[in-house]
Amino acid sequence: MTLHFTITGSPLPNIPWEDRPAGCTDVVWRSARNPVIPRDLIPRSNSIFNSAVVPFGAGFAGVFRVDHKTRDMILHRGKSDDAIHWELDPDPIEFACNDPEICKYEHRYDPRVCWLEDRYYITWCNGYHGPTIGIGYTYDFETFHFLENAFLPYNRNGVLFPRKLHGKYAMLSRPSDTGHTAFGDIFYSESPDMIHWGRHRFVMKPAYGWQSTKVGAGPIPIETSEGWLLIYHGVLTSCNGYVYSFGAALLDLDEPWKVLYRTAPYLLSPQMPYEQIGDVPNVAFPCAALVDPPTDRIAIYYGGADTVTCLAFAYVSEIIDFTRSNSL
Ligand code: BMA
Repeated sequence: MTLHFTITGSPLPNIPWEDRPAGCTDVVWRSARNPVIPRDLIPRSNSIFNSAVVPFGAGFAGVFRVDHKTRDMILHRGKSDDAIHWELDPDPIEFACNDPEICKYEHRYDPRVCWLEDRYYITWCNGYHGPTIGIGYTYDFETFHFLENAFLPYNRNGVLFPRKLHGKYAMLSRPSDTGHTAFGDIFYSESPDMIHWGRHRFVMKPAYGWQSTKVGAGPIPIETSEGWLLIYHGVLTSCNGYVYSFGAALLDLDEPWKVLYRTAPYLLSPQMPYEQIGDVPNVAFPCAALVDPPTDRIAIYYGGADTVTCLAFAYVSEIIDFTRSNSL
C-alpha cells in the first residue's frame, strides 16, 4: 500500500483486525466480537471499561479500569496474545510509592498507557482530594511505580505524547471539577522531568452537537507527517443526560496546541446496545489505539456504557482525510 503521508511507529503486524463489513460506509467500524471484554471477566469486577492496551513482548499488555463490586474504581493489569482475549490479574495493581502523603488514593480510573523512551508510563484519573492526573510507570507490567500527581485537582483525561517535544515531556489534560463536570476544554502542558508541569497552552474547547458540553483527549496521539492525530471524546447534554461520542483532530506537530482540523461529525457515537445500555447509558469512551503503520490499520479501544470494553477499526489515512474534509 502506498500512503500519501507517513505514520511514525514500529510495525504491528499482529494488530487485531476485522475488515470493514460489506455495505458499511463508516470511517470507523465496530468489531463483530464486541464487547471484547465482558463486565464479569474477573470475579470481583462489576465492570471493565475505559482501559488502555499496548504492544508488549510478542503480544500485548494493558492497564484496565475495573470497578469492583464494592464500586471502587481500581486499576488492574492484563496480558493478551492477540489483544482480543485478555487475562486480567484478579488483584489490583500496587504502585510502589515513596511519599506516604500521596500513596493513599481515593480512586484510580480511565488509564492511558504510553511507551516513552525506555518504559511504559501510565496516566490516570487519580483521587487526591478530588480527581487529578496520577503518573506512574512500569518496565514489565509486573512492578509499578507511582511518580506524582501532575496537577492540582481537579483534572481528568491526562494523555502523554509518545515523545518529548522541545526537549520536554508533553501532556494533554482537561481541567474539571469534583463532580460530573458540565464543561471542559483540552490543554497542553510540558515538563522537564514528568514531575513539574507548566507552560500550559489552550488546545480546544467544546463546539456544537456531539461535542457541545465538554471534550477530552482519548488515546495517545499518533504522530503522522500531517500532524498529531488525536482521537478525542465529546459530550452532548441531552434531555436524558450526557452522551459520549468520539471524533478526531489533527494537531500541529511542533506546536500541538494549534488545532489544524477537527471533525464536525463524530466518528462513532453510542448506537449499539452495549454502548447504550449499562451502568452509564450512551457512552463510547476511547482510551487506547494500536496502529500498524505499514498497513495503515488502527484498532481503537473504547469503553461501552461504563460497563464493557469494545474495539473498533479504521484506516489512519481515512480518518485523516475525513478529519480534513469534514472539519469544523
Ligand atoms: C466521565 C468519566 C468516565 C466515564 C464518563 C461517563 O466523567 O468518569 O470514566 O466514562 O464520565 O460516565
